[in-house]
Amino acid sequence: MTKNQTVISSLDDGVLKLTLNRPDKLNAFNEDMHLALRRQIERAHDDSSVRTILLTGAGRAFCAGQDLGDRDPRKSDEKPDLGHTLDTFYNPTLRLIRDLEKPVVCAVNGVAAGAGANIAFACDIVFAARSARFIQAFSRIGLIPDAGGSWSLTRILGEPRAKALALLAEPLMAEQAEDWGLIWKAVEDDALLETATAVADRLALGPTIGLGLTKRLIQAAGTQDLDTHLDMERDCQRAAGFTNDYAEGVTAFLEKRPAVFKGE
Ligand code: T3D
Repeated sequence: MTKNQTVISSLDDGVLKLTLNRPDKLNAFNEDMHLALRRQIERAHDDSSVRTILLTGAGRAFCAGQDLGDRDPRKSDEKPDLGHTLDTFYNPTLRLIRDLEKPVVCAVNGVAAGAGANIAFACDIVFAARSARFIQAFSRIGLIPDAGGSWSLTRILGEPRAKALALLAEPLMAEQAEDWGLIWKAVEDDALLETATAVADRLALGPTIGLGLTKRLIQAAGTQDLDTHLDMERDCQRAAGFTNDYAEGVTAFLEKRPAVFKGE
């Protein structure tokens, strides 16, 4: 296990567990936590021994979004360029999560506000503790939903719900988020980590290349027409068919035994 100031990481049996670790600030993002998280996701891109990420938070929150202490207008006359901070910090992380061709499981252990909520929604399989709530806190401080929020909320929920969540900044409880299809499942608080870990462990034993191609296809489906998509499915299936894991999957089926996938 590697302990640094702001993100705790451990790699076990192919699962890279990342814990946002600024509990006294409800795991709000400062620059150090941004960079630490990004380094770990980049590592997952490069390191074939990482086959799944499990993202969670330390303490009673998942993540409260931007650390507003670092944006205190009383400390400077100059107004911050938030477009620059999105370009520098939030958007690269969002793209890394979406572009990573490995599953990212998220265990939302408590409140997820602002960019914290939208980073969770960018993950592939999201579990949330039943007591957790999601808040598009931006409008409370005069901002717009960032970290992909205005995109993902609208796509998943449609305009009426996306607008109400964003404009009113009211908390959305985990169970409602599940009912609305924003997350995979709300689970009992004390079962959250065990449940999410079991799923991450299972995915880490899966055919990693095929799972990554599946993620790529599903993400592309919302933005391209059927013809283009069928061509993409053909190309991805061709690539999947060339993997050792596919050969192993079919062999295991024919031999009536469980497949042993190596992510190759
Ligand atoms: O700036 C840019 O780069 C642009 C990008 C922006 C992305 C964003 O995410 S903008 C949105 C920023 N986040 C928020 O506006 C959320 C602020 N926090 C809250 O509204 C509430 O804390 C929560 C609803 C998340 C939780 O409420 P509650 O009552 O459970 O906890 P609390 O008492 O408010 O907070 C506990 C402590 O955490 C408290 O510190 P203290 O008093 O014990 O020393 C509080 O100040 C601190 N905390 C919570 N959120 C943040 C924070 N400190 C700094 N930044 C935070 N975002």
